[in-house]
Amino acid sequence: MTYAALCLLLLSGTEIARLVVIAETVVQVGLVTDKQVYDVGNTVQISTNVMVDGTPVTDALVAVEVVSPYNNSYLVRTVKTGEIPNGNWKVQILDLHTCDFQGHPKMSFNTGEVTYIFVVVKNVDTLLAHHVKMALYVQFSDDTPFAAFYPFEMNVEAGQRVNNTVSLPIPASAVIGETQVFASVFSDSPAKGGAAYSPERTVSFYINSTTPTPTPQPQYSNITYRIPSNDAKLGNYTVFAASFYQNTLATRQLTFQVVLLGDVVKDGVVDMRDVQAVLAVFGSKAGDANWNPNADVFKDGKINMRDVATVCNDYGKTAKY
Ligand SMILES: [Ca+2]
Repeated sequence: MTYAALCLLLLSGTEIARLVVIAETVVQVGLVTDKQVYDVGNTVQISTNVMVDGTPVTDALVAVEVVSPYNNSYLVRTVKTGEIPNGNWKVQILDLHTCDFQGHPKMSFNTGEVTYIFVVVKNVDTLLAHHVKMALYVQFSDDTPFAAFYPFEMNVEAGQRVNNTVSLPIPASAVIGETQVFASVFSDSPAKGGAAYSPERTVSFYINSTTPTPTPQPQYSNITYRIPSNDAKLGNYTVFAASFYQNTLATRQLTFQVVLLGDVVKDGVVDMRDVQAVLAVFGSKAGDANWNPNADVFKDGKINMRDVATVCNDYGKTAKY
């Protein structure tokens, strides 16, 4: 008889219920962003952790996906909560590099060209097949998202190796400089509760030039990116996080909002019309006959230089409603 079973025999009914609750290990994923509302051009910081019975662990992987207001994948990454010593992963990314259409390694591309991303995924499990959904996320040198997508999803047999070449056309509007690729292997997309099999793999390629270079990503637990100053989709973004730890799947989600603060005249561009709209009601306060809440871009119930400054700070930015 096990020790636990012996204890159960000695306890009354209510105490048994209590014991069961205590014995269950609780694995939770923590997920926060540094703000709830972001202005276009702001940097977004997403922070995660994994806790077992309330204590953070440093050897977990967290799969993270940001879904845009269009309901598309916008960012897909795998973060570590600390340095993980053991590389005993069931599914691994063995290779990730950029190449030309013939498969020759190539790191520099011009706008209008097509980057080919070559990825090798292997199921190193000797017994079981695993369902693998591979994600690629590409971030420009100015830290704005370029593309996030799932090139393949399949059952990979024990020991099977899958080679994949993915084409990524570089638009004329691409940001020049060092561009980062992040590859992840999941059991499903994080938005559907899929967890990472192994740490992400990264590689850089260059659009037109080797500079500028992106801001280095935080080593552990955090993800940063910048909301583009032009044509960002405004609205609610949902962040999904999933971690499979100690045989338990833990998930979490949150929502943040992206706005174009200085767009008083709501036409998707911050220009002189917005400055004039603020100046037209300068000095007014909430409750006044001429009160225009849209002009109160610095939300404090009065229209003053702070509102003018906020509009000027966003001057020239554009976005999509
Ligand atoms: Ca406007």
